[in-house]
Parts: sequence; structure tokens; C-alpha cells
Amino acid sequence: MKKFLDLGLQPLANSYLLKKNLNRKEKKFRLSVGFDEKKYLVSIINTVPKEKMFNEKYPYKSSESYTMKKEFKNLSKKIKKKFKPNLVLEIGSNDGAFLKNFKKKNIIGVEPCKNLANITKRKGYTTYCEYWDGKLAKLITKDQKIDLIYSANTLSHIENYSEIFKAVDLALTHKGVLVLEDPSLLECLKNVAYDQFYCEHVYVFSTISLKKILDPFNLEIFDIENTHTHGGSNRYFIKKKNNDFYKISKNVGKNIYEEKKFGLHKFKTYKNFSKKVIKSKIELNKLFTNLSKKNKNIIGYGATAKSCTVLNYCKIKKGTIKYFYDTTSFKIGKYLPGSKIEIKEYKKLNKKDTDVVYLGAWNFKDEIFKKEKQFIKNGGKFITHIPIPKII
Ligand code: JHZ
Repeated sequence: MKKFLDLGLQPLANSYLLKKNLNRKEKKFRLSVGFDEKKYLVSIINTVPKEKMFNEKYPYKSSESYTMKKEFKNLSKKIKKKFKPNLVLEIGSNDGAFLKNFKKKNIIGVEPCKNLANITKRKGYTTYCEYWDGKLAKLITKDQKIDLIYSANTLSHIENYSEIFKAVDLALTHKGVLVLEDPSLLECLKNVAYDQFYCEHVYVFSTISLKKILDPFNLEIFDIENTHTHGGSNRYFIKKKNNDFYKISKNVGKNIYEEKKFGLHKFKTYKNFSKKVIKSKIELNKLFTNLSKKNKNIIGYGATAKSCTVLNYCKIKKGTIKYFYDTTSFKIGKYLPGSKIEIKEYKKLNKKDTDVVYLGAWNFKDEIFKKEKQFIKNGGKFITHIPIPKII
């Protein structure tokens, strides 16, 4: 693997700090990103054991976002219509934002974070609080195989993809389909969204990399949808190679063509990206310095895992951003890792006490702007680093 980006020493992205622990030394790891020229695969170089990240303290809940809930509702309708599955399984079912669109007898959740798995268990959904692997796949499918496996923003978090895809092949019926959704590497590079890299995102997939890594596991992509979620994602529809029931869509070739046109198969593309990242850091710091000189009240909106990368890489401290607003109950009252900026319970933005708002959740810009119409009308501004640092 050839390294192309160094985002410095970073704490674990979702390890929000309690007030009483603010003076404790945080564990940090070097966040650098590399490119495997054989597999066209982009991944972080130093990985963190999964148990340190995905455990009973996991703070992220999919149901907190209106956009994601709407997206899951629409997707489930589509899945039911197109594939008519009897039994669906979700890998990384989180707090059930996707599960809840199915009848309890038709869906199974797999979620290793106990706090989240308990939510869906309490609601009566069959949920295995485990990491997805061959052993679990065998156990779940001893009586009935799965017609459709769905996984959003999870498989890119799992280092050992061989185990994952072997287990998928084992669990699916002959005509079974895997629908896999993760941030798109092409969009990440186009948007200079370097904050898609943090401890949990072991990989940022492209079509060309996924095609290569699926190849040894009897699996192939037969369709792709490009979605707007999480800053631009790809939804891959994957089948067993010997299943001729689904034809390979033109979208697959189209995506491969676009990715190669951009140069996702060449190391020099990544070197260029890393130059853009350095420039982005300098420009973002300039914007913050200018605003601070003018004594502007700056707060953050959405204490995302992505924000952790930006704040720590750009060395933005609590004096610059006073606090972050977030709607996630688990994050409220805690502090962002590394930067130690406080997270407060969300209140509608008010121009009386806030001039500029840093968009930590830039991927939900439309949803946020709709919600904060009045603030914008009153002259309130936002600052973002996507695709280039600017005030909007
Ligand atoms: P959001 C997490 O990343 C972690 P993050 C994980 N690794 C991953 O891959 C993605 O999710 C899918 C808040 N918010 O979705 C809620 C508001 O406060 O960009 C969330 O804390 N008000 C699994 O953390 C955060 O912003 C709002 O109006 O980068 C959004 O986090 C909205 C819309 C969000 O994921």
C-alpha cells in the first residue's frame, strides 16, 4: 500500500469525552491513508481494533436524521417491490431506522453495539448483538437462507472484508442479493472531503476497488445507484456470479468509466488530492482567524465523526468554535475528542447570539438550511470546508 495522505495524530472519532475526563490524556493514533495499486483500494493504514470503536457506548444513531429515515423508507419500498424478499437481514442495523420499515417476521438485525441492539430488541425485532462473520451467518441461516442482505455505512468499517463476503455468500439464497451502501470515493475526492477518513472508515470504496475485492468470493456487482446521502454514496446491488437471474446493468460500466476518467486507478490522483487537502486546511484556518479577529460568535452544527478529523487535523480549538449543537442525546453534555469543544443540546439558531455556524454535518446541508431558514433570513452565515473552505 502506498501512503498518500497524513492527517496527523487523531483520537478515536466517536469517543466523546465526559467533563470529568477532560484532563485525562487521550489515546491517539496516526491517521494516514494509502492506495493499494493492485486492488485500487483506498484504506487507512493504522487500523484500530473493532471492539474499541463498536461497543455498548456507540453514540451514532441513524434515526436522529430526517434525511436518513426518509431515505430508508423509500429504499425499503423499492426493495420490496423489486426483489420481493421473504427474509431480509441488515448488517449494522444501528437503532432500527431501516428495520422498522419491515414486518418483524421478515427482517433480522445484526448490530454489535449493545446500546443500539437493545433498542431494536426492545421493539421486538430479532437482533443479534454480534459482529457479522461466517459463524454467525451459519447460525442465523441454519433453517432458512436470506433473500436480501442490506448494509449501509457498515462494510467500509470492517477491516477483514474476506470474512464478510464469505459469510454473505454463505447466507444468501441462490437468487439472493446484497445491497451495500457506502460513501463514494469519487465524490470524496471531488469534494475534497478528507473528513471521510477517520478510524471507523477503514475503506472508502469505489466501484473499481469493490469489483476487484468481490471477485474471489463468487460475488459481482450487477447495478449501482449514486445517492446523495453522506456526501455522495454508492448503492451497490451484488449477486452471486452463477445467478443469471439479474443482468448486469449499464450503470456498472458507466460508474467504472467515470472513476477511471477521474483517475481513481492511478496513484498520482491521490497525490494531487493530498495537495488539495493541505490547501483546504490553510484556507479554513484563514477563514476562522479572520472571523475571530472580527469577534464573530462561531458555533458548530452537528458534532460528527467527520468533524473530529477536521478539528484535529486543522488544529481548531474551543476558543475558535464556542460549542457544537447536536440532537443526539448520547453526545449532549460531552466534549468532542481532541479539540474538547463542548456539545450542547440543539436549539434553533438565533442571530442574536450566533454569527457564523461551522457545518460539521455538511452532508445534511439541505436539511439544516431548511430548518434554519429564519437564521439565514436574519443574516446568519455558515462556514464549510466542502468542496473548498468558504462562508455561505
Ligand atoms: P453524520 C457516523 O458518522 C459514523 P458522522 C459512522 N461511522 C458513519 O459512517 C456515518 O455516521 C454514517 C447531528 N445532526 O450522519 C446528528 C444535528 O444535530 O453526518 C449527528 O450527530 N442536527 C457510522 O458522525 C450528526 O449531526 C441535524 O439537523 O460523520 C450527523 O452525523 C442533523 C441533520 C444532524 O455522521
